Amino acid sequence: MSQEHRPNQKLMDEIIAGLTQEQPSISPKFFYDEIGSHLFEAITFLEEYYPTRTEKQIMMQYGEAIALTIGKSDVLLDLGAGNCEKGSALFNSLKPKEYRALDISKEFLEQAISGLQKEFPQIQMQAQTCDLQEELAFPDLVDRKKTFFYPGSSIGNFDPDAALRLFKNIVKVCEGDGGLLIGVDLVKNHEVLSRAYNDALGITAAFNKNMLLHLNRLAKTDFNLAYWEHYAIFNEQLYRIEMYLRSTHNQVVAWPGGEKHFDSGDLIHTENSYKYTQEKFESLLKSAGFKDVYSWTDPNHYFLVAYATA
Ligand code: AVJ
Repeated sequence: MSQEHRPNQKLMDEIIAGLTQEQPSISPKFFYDEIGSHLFEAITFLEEYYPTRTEKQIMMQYGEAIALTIGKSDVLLDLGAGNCEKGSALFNSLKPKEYRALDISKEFLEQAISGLQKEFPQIQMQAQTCDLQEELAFPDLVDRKKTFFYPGSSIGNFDPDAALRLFKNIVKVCEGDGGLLIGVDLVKNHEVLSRAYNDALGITAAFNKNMLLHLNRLAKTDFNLAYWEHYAIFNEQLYRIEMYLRSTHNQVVAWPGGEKHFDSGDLIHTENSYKYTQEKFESLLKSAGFKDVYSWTDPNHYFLVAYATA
């Protein structure tokens, strides 16, 4: 549940700093308030949004092969675990001794874990808050074989250099054992890509605009949703979907201690979602220091699941 009646100065400062830039931009982490998390879940059911279901198909079809490739692991570390649904789907095949669920906020995790713990009493479970923009360290897991799991093409929100930094960090933490199981969205027909972020029902538009309601609560801004529209486009040079909120009027947005004028057509950048070719993604993993990379994909080559050994 929201804790947003308690103002958080750090988040406020981050939001206002983003808004007052020459090119206004807000981190996609601000999509995920309670409504936003549900809207994202609704997105995953849309016909146009293929990544979630395609990843699931790959995991189902190649689950055994994937588990054999990974082998025994002591600890399963689930990055951005959320409701722990994807991570716990690996319990029967990977048989980890320990499950570490990581996400920005702990409250969602603890709920999910207490349910799972009853179903899998033999697995030791722990929730841990973690911001993937910062250095990862697991001093209590030294000398244990670690399997990191980062599904859903969440890596797409990172610029390639930030993705490389995260991968290097994971290699280091793995200490020459274990590895990373990761899902990533592949470059494909631009119409297919564009439709996935411009669904006919307007759920992605609602997901994007809902960020403004979240900002209004977090930073006491007075965004009027009637004056903003969803805009998503594939950047063919940078291989990424870019999402923006576009001002439909000349308007002023105010907050305690400041304001900003937006012309009609002005943009606030809300998300990048990078797409990779299989070759580029595998070479990114290798340049981070992973040794071997094994990959599985669907018949359309829409999505890739890769396991990289540390
Ligand atoms: C959760 C980052 C993988 O980039 O496809 C879905 C978020 N944004 N529709 C993605 C998202 C708009 C999603 N990720």
